[in-house]
Amino acid sequence: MSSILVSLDAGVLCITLNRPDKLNAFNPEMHALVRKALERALDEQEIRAVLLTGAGRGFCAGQDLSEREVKPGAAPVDLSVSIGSYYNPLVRRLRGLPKPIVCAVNGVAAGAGANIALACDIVMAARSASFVQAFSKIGLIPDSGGTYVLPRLVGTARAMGLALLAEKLPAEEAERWGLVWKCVDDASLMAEASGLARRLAAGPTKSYGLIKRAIYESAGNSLESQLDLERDLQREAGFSEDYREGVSAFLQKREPTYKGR
Ligand code: T3D
Repeated sequence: MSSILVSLDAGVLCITLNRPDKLNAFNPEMHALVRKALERALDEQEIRAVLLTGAGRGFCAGQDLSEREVKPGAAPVDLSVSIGSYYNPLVRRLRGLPKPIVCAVNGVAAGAGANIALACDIVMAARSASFVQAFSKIGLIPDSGGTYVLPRLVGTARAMGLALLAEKLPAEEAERWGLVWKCVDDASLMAEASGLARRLAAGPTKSYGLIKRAIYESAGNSLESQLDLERDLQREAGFSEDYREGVSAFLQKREPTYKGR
């Protein structure tokens, strides 16, 4: 059984984490396959959006802990190797992909699994799903960008509570806190998330990629430099075929047909 499932339909590359007996925890094979799928999403022009989800009752439980020989008394493990080789490149790939990524959180998202979900562009969660910064329960700190996105999304007080207490945050609360875009009924999660991904796949892909850059880069920018960045990115957007199509469609009072160029 492959540890991920990949399918392409209507411009959407759907990646399903597929180790359900381990709540889709990551091992090196899964990392390698996700990496390959995201490289494909970058390279193939036909792919205009990505949908990430999990098989079974969980979304992803982070690192597969059964791969770690870290009993008391055993030799210490240098986790910077795993973070530097796997988790950081994954988060950079998700954030840097110039195409929108919808994450359908179908169940518990724990440890790096929670922060990988939060690294996606639009996070939709099933009502029964939850988010757990499980790290401190095993003596670690939030990784995969958790210490960066959490305070920015929910403020320092809530980020600190989530990280120190490692309690499950139910999806409805995550929506109220502004951690995720939307919480929906379990039965409609996949229909809603894939509908959204298909809608994005039919949109002006170039502009979506530039929007990702502008929003994500804003966190480290002053207003002055963000205004400059907007000017430069708008210049690029204005050169796109989809911009010309968008304006023509508006003036002709018809729906635009975007080609993603
Ligand atoms: O090491 C490095 O490379 C550094 C990077 C670290 C990144 C990280 O992600 S560190 C954090 C790792 N993840 C966790 O600490 C979460 C561990 N899991 C849990 O706390 C709980 O399983 C959940 C809160 C996610 C869900 O709880 P629950 O009660 O719904 O399910 P469960 O019964 O605990 O788990 C179901 C099965 O999945 C179970 O297996 P079994 O007993 O049925 O054979 C459980 O062992 C397995 N499982 C869950 N999480 C993991 C896992 N197996 C391996 N690794 C896991 N992370």
